[in-house]
Amino acid sequence: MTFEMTSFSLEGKIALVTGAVYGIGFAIAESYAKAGATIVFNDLTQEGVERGLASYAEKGIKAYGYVCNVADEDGIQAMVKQIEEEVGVIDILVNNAGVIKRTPMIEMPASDFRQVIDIDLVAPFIVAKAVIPSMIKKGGGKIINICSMMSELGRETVSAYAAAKGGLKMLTKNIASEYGQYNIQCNGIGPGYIATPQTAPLRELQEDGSRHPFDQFIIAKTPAERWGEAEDLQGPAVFLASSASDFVNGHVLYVDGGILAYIGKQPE
Ligand code: NAP
Ligand code: GCO
Repeated sequence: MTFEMTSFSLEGKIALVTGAVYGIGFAIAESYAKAGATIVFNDLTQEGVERGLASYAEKGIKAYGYVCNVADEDGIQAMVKQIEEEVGVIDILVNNAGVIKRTPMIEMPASDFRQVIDIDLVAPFIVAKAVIPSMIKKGGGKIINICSMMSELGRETVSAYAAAKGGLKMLTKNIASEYGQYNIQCNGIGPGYIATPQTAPLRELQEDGSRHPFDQFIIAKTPAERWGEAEDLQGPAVFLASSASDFVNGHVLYVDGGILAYIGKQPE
């Protein structure tokens, strides 16, 4: 297909972004709306959905919100059916909803490990499984899984999260392999360290007003010498949701300011 700038347009598309009341999901959904898509999102609670609808309305976006736990397969199947009846067939799925527990592995109850795996890995499987049949009938679709630096690297206290995000990278490749024949492209976005509520504990100022040691660590590990903003993910997310990426499949696009390429700032 000959490239035109309209190749980045999402006009006429319906995008489901899970867990998109705020943070990375909200930023991605906002960029999709700017590109012309109709926005659908979910949250665990009605209060969260209302908060999200208000936030989208403040941006001039008429979004559709649904209460659903992404780890609840029956609930997701029912929600997708309801979306198809009320809004239309989902063209773009962003598996964004996620949690993290930061606990040394030998102190982490298996139940906590399983909960992180359920939400960060099993849920993207559940939601993709729910939307793919209609994508096939419609002639194609886009699935974008929000991976992580921990899809490639480990660090202390995040064993469950790294296992989930590593698995999510391989689930991304497998969906691409199994459904590419139906014109479905499944790719990942691997954000670096992004300033959202999820990483707020890692950026808290110390009692003496100094930056959190982890904050300083990330600055030293990032060539861009800054934390990412959720808005840094918007362009890559639009690219992967648009026809401009129709021959990109099974790829994880790291949007990390260069962390994965960099050994870290050398001593002065
Ligand atoms: P966040 O600020 O913690 O937001 C996570 C969102 O997911 C919240 O809206 C939350 O809803 C929702 N959620 C959690 N569990 C859910 C469930 N079971 N069902 C439905 N919604 C659920 O996270 P974020 O920083 O925006 O991160 C979004 C995604 O990017 C996550 O997958 C995260 O792992 C990934 N990521 C983040 C970073 C980063 O540095 N921030 C980097 C790489 C990857 P509630 O508010 O109702 O709990
Ligand atoms: C952590 C952070 C990271 C980021 C992100 C990095 O505790 O190390 O929360 O996991 O959220 O996943 O890409």
